[in-house]
Amino acid sequence: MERRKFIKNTAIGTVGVTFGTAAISCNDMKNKKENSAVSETSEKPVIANQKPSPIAICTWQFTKANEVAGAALKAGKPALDAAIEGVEIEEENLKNTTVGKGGAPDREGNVTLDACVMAPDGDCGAVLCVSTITNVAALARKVMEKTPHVILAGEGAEEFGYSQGFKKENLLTEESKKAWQEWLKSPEYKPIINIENHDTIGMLTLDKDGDIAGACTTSGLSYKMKGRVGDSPIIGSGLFIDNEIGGAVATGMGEEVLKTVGSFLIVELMRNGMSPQKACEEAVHRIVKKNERHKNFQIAYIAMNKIGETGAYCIHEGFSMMKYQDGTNENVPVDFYNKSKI
Ligand code: SD4
Repeated sequence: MERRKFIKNTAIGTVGVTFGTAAISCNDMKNKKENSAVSETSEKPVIANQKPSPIAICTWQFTKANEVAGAALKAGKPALDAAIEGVEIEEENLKNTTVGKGGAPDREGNVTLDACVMAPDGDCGAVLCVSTITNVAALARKVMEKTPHVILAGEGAEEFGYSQGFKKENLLTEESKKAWQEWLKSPEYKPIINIENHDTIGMLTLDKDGDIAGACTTSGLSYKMKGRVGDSPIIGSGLFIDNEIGGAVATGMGEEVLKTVGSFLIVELMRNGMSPQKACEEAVHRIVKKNERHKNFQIAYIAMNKIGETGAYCIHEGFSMMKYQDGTNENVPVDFYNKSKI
């Protein structure tokens, strides 16, 4: 099927609610002492003179993954270690059919995983179309740390992984195989919005030193075309961090996130003074304003800035995020664009 038609016939999970956030102006930030910022949109200006306590946020209701990341931060671990420890919970969760081992395969029965990580110093790594290794976020980190490259794909990524001690595995579980065989009986490529409770896990972490890192890992769209790669492993689309400003991560219909370089956009909007909440809203609006296609797919963003303010927004009702801070790990409802029932 030709690409545009393919995307038109496609939809993905959904959801939404707003939480209050305050904007941080980067100009203000520069003018203040380090770690001091003025919140412009809160009712009363808030002066943050101290580093926020560690925070972990992640897409969807991945309670345990976020809890593990939060506990790692609480124990004093650096932001990137915590993010990878957190997302690994879902990569290894065989019941999760959208991340890691047990993920839904492509149309030909191959499970292929995509992931990327970004560190506070601006370095990053990614792997695409990995079909034999479960912990692809950790593998992406190895690409970042041990190679002169940012991205490795397919067999090259796998061979590099084995050389780094990653185990070769069959990622297709019996359950995912059965579901795929069922799908093959009438193989229409038409995911339904909100049909899945679990999706790509994107995580942002802020550690005790105030440094921000992130990880994003997925098996991509169920029953995608062979070789298809979405936004999740693409730096700037699925994930972007600028440790002076904050970070953002995406979930949902990757093709649309790629077209608007969504996570980079959100960080740049925050750089220009928007709160994480407003920046996520603007990034969603950029997509929905263009055409009517958004009725058929879900996209959700979460974001966090340097003073620990968080935000999230999505197209359709049904998405939520997890937030850990000060020993509390809670599910936060997320506001959504499409208030009309479609
Ligand atoms: C992708 N963005 O491969 C991923 C899929 C996803 O929630 O996030 N699903 O396009």
